[in-house]
Amino acid sequence: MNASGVPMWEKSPPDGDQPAGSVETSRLDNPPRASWQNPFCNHRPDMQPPPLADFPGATAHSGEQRPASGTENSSRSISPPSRSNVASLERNSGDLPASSSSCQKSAVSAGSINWSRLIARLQQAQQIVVVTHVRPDCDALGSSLALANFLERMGKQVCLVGPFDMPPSFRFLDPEGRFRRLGRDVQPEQLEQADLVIIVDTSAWAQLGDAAEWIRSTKVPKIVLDHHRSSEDLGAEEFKDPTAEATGRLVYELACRLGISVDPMSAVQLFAAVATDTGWFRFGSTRADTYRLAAALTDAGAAPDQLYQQLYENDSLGRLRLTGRVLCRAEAALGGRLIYSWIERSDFEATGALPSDTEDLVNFLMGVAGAEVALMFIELATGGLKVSFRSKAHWDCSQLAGLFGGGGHRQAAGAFLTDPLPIVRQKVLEAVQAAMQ
Ligand SMILES: [Mn+2]
Repeated sequence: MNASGVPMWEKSPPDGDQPAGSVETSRLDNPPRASWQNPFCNHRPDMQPPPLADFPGATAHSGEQRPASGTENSSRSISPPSRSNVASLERNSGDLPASSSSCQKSAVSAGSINWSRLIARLQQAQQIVVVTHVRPDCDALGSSLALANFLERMGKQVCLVGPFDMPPSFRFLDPEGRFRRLGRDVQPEQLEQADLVIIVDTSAWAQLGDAAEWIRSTKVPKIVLDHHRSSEDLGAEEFKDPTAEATGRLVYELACRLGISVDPMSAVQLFAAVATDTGWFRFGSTRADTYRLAAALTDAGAAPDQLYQQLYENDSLGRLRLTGRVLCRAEAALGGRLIYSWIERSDFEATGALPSDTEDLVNFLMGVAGAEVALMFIELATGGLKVSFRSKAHWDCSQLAGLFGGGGHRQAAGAFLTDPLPIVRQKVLEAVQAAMQ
């Protein structure tokens, strides 16, 4: 129950943002209200959403189309479908709907997900737990939040569980404060009432933090929605597409296949997901489709300029000083093909930086000419070390991180180790240099 005694799933459906002509509009935007009265997942009572116009990164208009001149109505500007099999279309069958407001077929790419199976799993469920990974990034948060919104518009009750405290810099993505921490905001036994768990943007036990124990022991069926190459058996049915540049793409494509229009807030969340997982459209995972997806999300209400400012021009002085330390410490090996640096626990107090301020610092190291692999060793406040791997040549970071029980993508991966910094640094440097000889 929240402060007004209203269960979380009784909150108003999203404002109508559907254009006329969307067949499923009334059903999707007016989900049947649950008659069931037990609390499934409590809504945090002390957070009020700001008005939409105040959301950084969202354009103020409430419809799908940007009113700006020169921008065509998105429902009329759909390019011919790039897939050959979109001719026979059936709503909710996993195929793309014939027309779907903010869904742009040209932005959707053929992947490896069995969409009709995924949609069937979602349709069978009524109460759904959505959980994502520790040290959440914009893809984890944006994908989970947009997915929760779309599920609610299908008439589902959703509980968002995060094994983390929301980093302050990402709170704008979750203005309603929807993420619950298991054991504090919501109890495991409350979640046992769910009939589906969706694990978003990870396939690794270590990434599930303090939610792992419940996920290991629960009787609730589980599915994974993810794009990471490496994967562990989470006891879940996997819906994975390693060719997707972000889980955000998969959530967008799901909405398209469900005939759900993307509202402006979801567009912001998904744009943030895709833009950050591609290093703002720089990484090798970026392809022509990525820009089409970004365009579709921009049409749906995301404002890239505001989002960029919010994400990359919003640093604290502490982060700036921490960056300075990291850059000063940088060392080269293998004649400059390998660059590395590190963060010590004492750096946080000395600079005033927060643990979340270490995000992406490893990418600076890749700016050195001739660098093929970059490593960052980060002493965690909670004990242990995180090692971040980046590459821009043919080296596979997920394989390098895999040597130490970690994983991720070809160009970006990570691992957690428990030995002291000097030992981990030597061990990892030796192994990576041996692999790069
Ligand atoms: Mn991701």
